[in-house]
Amino acid sequence: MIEQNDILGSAQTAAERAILLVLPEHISHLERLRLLTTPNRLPTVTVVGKYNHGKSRLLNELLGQDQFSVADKRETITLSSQTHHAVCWLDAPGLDADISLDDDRLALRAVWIESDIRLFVHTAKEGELDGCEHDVVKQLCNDEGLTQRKTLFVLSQIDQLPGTGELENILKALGQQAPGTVFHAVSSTRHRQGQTESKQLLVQKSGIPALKDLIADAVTNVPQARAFEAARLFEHFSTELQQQHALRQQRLEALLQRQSDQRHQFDTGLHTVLAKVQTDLLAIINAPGFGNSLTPDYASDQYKLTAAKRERARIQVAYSRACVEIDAFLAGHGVTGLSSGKTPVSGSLYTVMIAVLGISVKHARDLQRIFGSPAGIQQLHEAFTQYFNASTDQVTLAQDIVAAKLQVNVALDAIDALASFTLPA
Ligand SMILES: Nc1nc2c(ncn2[C@@H]2O[C@H](COP(=O)(O)OP(=O)(O)OP(=O)(O)O)[C@@H](O)[C@H]2O)c(=O)[nH]1
Ligand SMILES: [Mg+2]
Repeated sequence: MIEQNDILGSAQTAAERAILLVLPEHISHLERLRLLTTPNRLPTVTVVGKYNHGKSRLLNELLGQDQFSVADKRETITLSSQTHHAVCWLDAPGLDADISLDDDRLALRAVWIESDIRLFVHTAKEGELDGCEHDVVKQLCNDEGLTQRKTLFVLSQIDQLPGTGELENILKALGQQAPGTVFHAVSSTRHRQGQTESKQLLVQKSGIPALKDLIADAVTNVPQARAFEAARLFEHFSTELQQQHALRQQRLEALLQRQSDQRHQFDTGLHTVLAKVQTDLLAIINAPGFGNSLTPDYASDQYKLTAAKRERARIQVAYSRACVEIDAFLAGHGVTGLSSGKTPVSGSLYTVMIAVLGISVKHARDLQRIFGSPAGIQQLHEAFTQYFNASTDQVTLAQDIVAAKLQVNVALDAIDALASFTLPA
């Protein structure tokens, strides 16, 4: 599996890196765009086809020089290039996925990233295309329709056929197998022999001069095809990045909305619960016997149920009920414990209720101070809100929002980075 770091490592500029951070799976397209926007880059012609089909030898004949290694076995295993007449000629390994994945990777790189013109080479000896070749031909035709990158289809080694009738049969079969393609029949052997022996007719009959003319036409058209392909790729990246930005922005807005909704629900809910608790407690505070609770106990009252004791019990029960109501509300909003960093004396004391209201039994004066005035209720509201904001759910949500904002900014940076590419005219 390709790691994110490997992908980013292949970026050559900060702009490419910024784009790959958003669209790592588009690395090949980005490399192609880089080449298309590199000024003064020579038109590049490459070969594609199965091994031993005569690709390297064909390139040698086209160049008129034995630059590429030819052999009767799997020979080309790396990419090698030669500049000749202001064209870069790129020899590539054969496409045979079952033999070496690395060779295929190089072959695919030559075809899909490096080249402007592809020579698809199929040897006449094999007759029709096999399944793998057929797929490649379809992909190449499809690509030309989309990008204007030219592919020329070459039927090689025709001197190996017994006669012209056989050649016609194969060409017809190929035309049926891959509709829309025109295969150009060539023989590198005849071309070389014709040249060596100064036999012009043999040279002509080799099909190589006609193929050279087709390549020369395609080379002339490379600037226009490149401009078309670059504009298309640019548009592709632009659309993808805008989509990514929109998606990320939506995600951020959804998170912000969730945060705002949760804050609002907590705020209004807390307001309601505190108002109710206040009403309940004020009824106790304002009851006629309330003052009794302030009367101290005497030693002689130890086993007596005095009016003061009865009143204090009543206050305590009412206060406990209020605490239960507030606590239930807090639990419903994820405020279940103190945030980390505060060392509890004991687990049971590690609660928001105790942190805000304290552990002491409440006396009448305490209740009056805490619940008896708007300022006291406001203080409670603020204290509980602080613990709500510090609750695990809210902290996680806030972190998600920070991460989502970052993702939006990364997409915006990528959009800016794309604008730094200068498209060919
Ligand atoms: N008779 C004949 N043999 C040819 C012709 N072209 C290539 N060959 C032979 O076919 C064999 C393979 O040729 P290469 O050019 O090395 O084939 P390739 O497609 O580059 O092979 P890989 O590099 O392994 O992918 C060699 O022995 C060539 O001499 C041709 O037109 N006629
Ligand atoms: Mg080769």
